[in-house]
Order: sequence, then structure tokens, then C-alpha cells
Amino acid sequence: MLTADDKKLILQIWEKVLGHQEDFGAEALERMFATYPQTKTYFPHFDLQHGSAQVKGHGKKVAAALVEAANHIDDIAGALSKLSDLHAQKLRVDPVNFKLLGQCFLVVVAIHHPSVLTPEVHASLDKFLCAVGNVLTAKYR
Ligand code: HEG
Repeated sequence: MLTADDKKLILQIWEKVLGHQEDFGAEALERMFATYPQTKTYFPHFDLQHGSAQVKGHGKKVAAALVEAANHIDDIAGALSKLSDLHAQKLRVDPVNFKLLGQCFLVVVAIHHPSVLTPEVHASLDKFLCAVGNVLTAKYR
């Protein structure tokens, strides 16, 4: 459960840093593919090499979805409803992978904004990323 304080911190860092750089999505994906190669199996149709236009494009989509979730932090399920359908009905990504991407995303924030990622922000951001992952895997049957 995201508390009022979590929400405040997430909105703050989104306004300050993450809203202005959509490349963090691609960077997180590249780290996920390198560190957890099993995640590559969901992208057999992608060029996964460094600098790939497909990874960049996909990273922008993922980042945009996270921005959407942050902008609707009281109704993430509603905001990502279509994406949740897609992941449940078509993509069927094993839920463990959302944690892996979330960790990579935290590393990207840590590298680019070390001073922003206080322990409190780290904890709130982790909860937020888990909440997004839970929404995207909520309709699995
Ligand atoms: Mg998913 C498509 C967001 C985790 C595998 N993902 C998409 C799309 C978005 C998205 C916005 C495009 C949907 C569209 O085209 O309409 N994904 C998204 C978020 C998160 C996530 C926000 C977690 C934070 N996805 C995720 C993980 C995997 C995965 C962990 C697998 C390891 N996503 C995946 C695949 C596609 C998408 C295979 C289809 C890519 C394509 O063919 O273009």
C-alpha cells in the first residue's frame, strides 16, 4: 500500500527528475537484458544490441506508462487498465520479471540522481514499481 508520504515523494521526484528524461526506460531495459538474460526470451523479435532503436522505442513506452501511473497514483489500476489486459492476455510475462525490471530501474535512478535516491525515496519508489507490476499481472488467470 502506498502511503500519503510515498505518494508525495514519488510525485516530487517525478516532477523534478524522471519526467524530463524518457531514456531511463531504455537504460533500465538494457540492464535487465544484460543482468537477467532470461528476460530476453520475451523479445525474440527485437534487436537487443547496445543502442538498438527498438529498445530505445520500447523504453520510451515503458517510461510513458510509468509517468501515467505516477500521474494517476490513486488509481494506477484504472490508468494502466489496457496495459494490464495486454500483459495478461497476450504477453504473459512471468511476474518475477517485473521485480527484475524494477531493480534495474532503481539502479538507473541511483546512477543519474544519487542525491535524489535517499533511503526514503528508494523505499517509496520500490513500492511504486511493485504496485505497477502488481497491476500489470493482476488479470492473469
Ligand atoms: Mg511490458 C509491451 C509497459 C514490464 C515485456 N510493456 C509493453 C508496452 C508498454 C509496456 C507500455 C507497449 C504496449 C503497447 O504496444 O500497446 N512493461 C511495461 C511496464 C512494465 C513492463 C510499465 C513494468 C514496469 N514488460 C515488462 C517486463 C517484460 C515485458 C518485465 C518482460 C521481461 N512488454 C513486454 C513485451 C512487450 C511489452 C514483450 C511487447 C513488445 C513489442 O512487441 O513491441
